Amino acid sequence: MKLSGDDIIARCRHIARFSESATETTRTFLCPAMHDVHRYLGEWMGSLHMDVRVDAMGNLRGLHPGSRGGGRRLLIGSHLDTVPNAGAFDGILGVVLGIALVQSLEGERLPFPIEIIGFSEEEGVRFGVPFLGSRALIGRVDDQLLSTTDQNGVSVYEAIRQFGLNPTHIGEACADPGVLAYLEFHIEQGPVLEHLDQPLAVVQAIAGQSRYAVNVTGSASHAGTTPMNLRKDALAGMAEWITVVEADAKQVNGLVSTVAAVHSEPRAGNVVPAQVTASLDVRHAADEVRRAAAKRLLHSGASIAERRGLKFHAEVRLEQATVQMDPDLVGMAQRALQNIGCEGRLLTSGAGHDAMVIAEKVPSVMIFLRNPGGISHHPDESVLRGDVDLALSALLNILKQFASQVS
Ligand code: HGY
Ligand code: MN
Ligand code: MN
Repeated sequence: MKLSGDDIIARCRHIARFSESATETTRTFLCPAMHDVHRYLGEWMGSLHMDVRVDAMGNLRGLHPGSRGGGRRLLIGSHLDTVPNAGAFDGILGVVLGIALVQSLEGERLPFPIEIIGFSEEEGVRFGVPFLGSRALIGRVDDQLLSTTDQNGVSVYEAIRQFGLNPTHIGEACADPGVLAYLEFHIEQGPVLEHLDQPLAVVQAIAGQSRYAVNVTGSASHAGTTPMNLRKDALAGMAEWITVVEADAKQVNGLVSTVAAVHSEPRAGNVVPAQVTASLDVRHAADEVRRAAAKRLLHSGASIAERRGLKFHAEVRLEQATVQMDPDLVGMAQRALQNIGCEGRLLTSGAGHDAMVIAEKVPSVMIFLRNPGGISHHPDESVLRGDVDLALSALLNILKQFASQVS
């Protein structure tokens, strides 16, 4: 039977309890709590007679066969991981909606198989590199990525093994050639739909992003005896650079630049900081604007460091161009929204999504759900039950459009 918006929200909130933390929702790449998520969603998909597996990158995958045996499949999914102290809907809602869609078919088989995918890692929290799950689907995992280490020195390769999977089988995670399409339903993570008083919108493009791991090195010295003009204070240097990053972004329309995850050593109040690490995240819908901004910011970091007698080092963690969604699928999604009484508005996404990676090889489109207050990456993240109901109806309508195309 067709799940209601309330049922879907309840399932997302239930899954939010699967966490690395007893008090918050935090699920990073292949943390132990991901076994609970796989078990819960795997049992649900199993009850719908779907073939369920976890691939070598830790993506959870459920297949609802088509009426003709094999054939080009429709992929529906999103990510299972979260940022630290997350809400209950970012990522997981797109997976739960996909399974709810299969449940609403009540065993009916369409002229194409449907594969539901819960990507193992989209946020990039554990290794600083995002999209590990979806990259495996399009064959973009290389040895350099597998050897990237987390803060404890554990590599992606080792993390996969520790989770009980075999990283030598990563190649098998690749999606079959000739996938029909990839659909991702996701909360907007911003205030636009609420402002437009629209429950849903179609994503026509996803803004590109550049991510760096930044390192400022000075030298530790006694906080009480070292005169201000003789210090090599790495944290003061980082702080000056952070204000430059913010001021730079405020000058350019549509540019967002963020320094976060600042970590200073030694962690003692009476020692001048010697070593500071941080992340830099630069985004803009126009790639040339984003790249020019990133270049400016790295240059300003180096000159601030030079003036202060510090060292500034930045390593790229992601260079992701802006991605247009497939125009035919955008049209199909707009028709689906109009067929269920929505306006079918088009939005550009400032947030990154697995769809921007999958789109490299598979025609892809996203549908956003209204996000009350635009609150996301925060425990107060929410969705409205009526909007979730509509999202499921839109998904069913897209399925019908595909079924009439394929048959
Ligand atoms: O950071 C992002 O854009 C997304 O939430 N992973
Ligand atoms: Mn997110
Ligand atoms: Mn997300």
